[in-house]
Amino acid sequence: HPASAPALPMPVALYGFDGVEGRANSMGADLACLQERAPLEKAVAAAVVESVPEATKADVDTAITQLQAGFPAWNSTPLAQRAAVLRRAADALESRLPEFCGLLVKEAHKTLGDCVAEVREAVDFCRYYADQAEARLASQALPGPTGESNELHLHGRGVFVCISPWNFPLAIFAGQVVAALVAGNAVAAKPAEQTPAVAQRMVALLHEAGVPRNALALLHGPGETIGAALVADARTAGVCFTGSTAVAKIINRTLAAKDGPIVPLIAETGGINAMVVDSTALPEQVVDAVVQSAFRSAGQRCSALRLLCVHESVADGVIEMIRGALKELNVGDPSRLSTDVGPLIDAEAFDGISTHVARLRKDAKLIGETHLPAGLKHSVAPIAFELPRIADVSQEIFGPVLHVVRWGGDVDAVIAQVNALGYGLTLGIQTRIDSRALRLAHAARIGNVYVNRNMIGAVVGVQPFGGEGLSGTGPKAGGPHYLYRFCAEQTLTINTAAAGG
Ligand code: TXE
Repeated sequence: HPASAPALPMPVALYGFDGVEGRANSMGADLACLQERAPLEKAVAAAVVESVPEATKADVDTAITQLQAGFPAWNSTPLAQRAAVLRRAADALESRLPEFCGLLVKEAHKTLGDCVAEVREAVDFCRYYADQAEARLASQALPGPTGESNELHLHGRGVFVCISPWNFPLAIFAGQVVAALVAGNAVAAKPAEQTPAVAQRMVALLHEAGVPRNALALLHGPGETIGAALVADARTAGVCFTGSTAVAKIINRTLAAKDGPIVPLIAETGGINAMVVDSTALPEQVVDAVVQSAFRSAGQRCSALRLLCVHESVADGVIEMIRGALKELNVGDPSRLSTDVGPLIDAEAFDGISTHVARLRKDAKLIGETHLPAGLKHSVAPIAFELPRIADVSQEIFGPVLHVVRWGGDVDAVIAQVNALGYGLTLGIQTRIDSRALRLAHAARIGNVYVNRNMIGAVVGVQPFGGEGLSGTGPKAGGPHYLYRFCAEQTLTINTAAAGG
């Protein structure tokens, strides 16, 4: 394989911006967003969340039959043509950015700044995987003895099932699907029940861009029935899953138990993500990184900071500044550019986070919280608590709740305790000692490490994303090794000295 990926245009990472009240909001400024404000606001007002047809188990069976029939032709389509389809999809999506943002705000209740970033991430995925496919998946000659030719061919595996979550209903959904497609697979996609309309429109866009109907099918419905039926089908050749650790384990068990071939699972799951702050860290930098990492997207990012481990010598100062920063955040209507923190996805998420916060109000020390305006549906205030021990934070809380623990003594022991949580998705390190940052990063069994900055960053081709342990299998999405996992490899050895060779 080539040693390095081809040069790519730098994707633009975007954050929310307040262009309305004239102040950069706490999540960072974004001029592109400001320029696009008028069409964005119009698109949000006009967006309609269409209802979608729910699939039955019979639909799953029919879809897989059709995909199996469509697979050989798509798999034989030249790589350059499959890549061209992805590039056409990227162009179409880019030109429809306001429309998709409007839909994302209405269906997933994400802030407008987050929506702009998400559409661009989906565009980046399409272009990046198109480039990567051409650079990495082409057949290659291998060296061998005289009288023999050896070639390595990569092709699709067959019907690949892609199952995605609601928190990045466009970018994760599209990223999975186009990666599986460009590798030559036929794809059965099952989006999250909470966000079907975004997926529906993206699939229509992909079909318009040239993906054959019998190479991509969309199946809506509950994970426990429709998702499970797709996974359990003996004809499924691979599964790409992003979601909770618990569901990844269910899928893993189903795949292990079912008849038929041994099927690969690519799983990207949750995390209990920590930031370790030592005594040399700069408090202002720490607090800025904490606010972005813990509260952006209402904490509904798998990369979000959950556990701040701060050295006792700087803890009081940092905690005081977090209390102040919490007061500055705007919780509100996600369609307004001035909003830092929008609502949670639904009533179930609201109940879960509210219960956790109520328990912490009794059992832990409140650091501070953001003002919560009255009358907002499914919104919870960003909030921070202090707890005695790292081990007290034992489950992923998918909302704007920060747990702070003080530590003294050996910083390596802190990383050992973080490793012992078993997750391995993101880690922040704040220190002014470079050698320490590198040592801790090396000791951490964690997929994405961010030093002296926030932990938001899954930039396609720049910060490939994915964890280990309870956080997933890898390979990293948006990274140079991702596409290989969607492929079957075949070597072709021909005795060129033999008759007919
Ligand atoms: O997950 P769920 P959610 C993680 C994040 C959090 C979770 C939130 O950390 O844990 O995703 O997403 C389907 N058989 N990440 O609540 O419930 C279900 O219908 C087959 C990690 O949506 O696991 C949905 O389509 N499928 C991350 C999907 O699984 C089943 C980035 C996910 O649902 C099923 C983003 C079953 N039995 C979020 N049960 C990363 N690491 O990159 C449910 N589903």
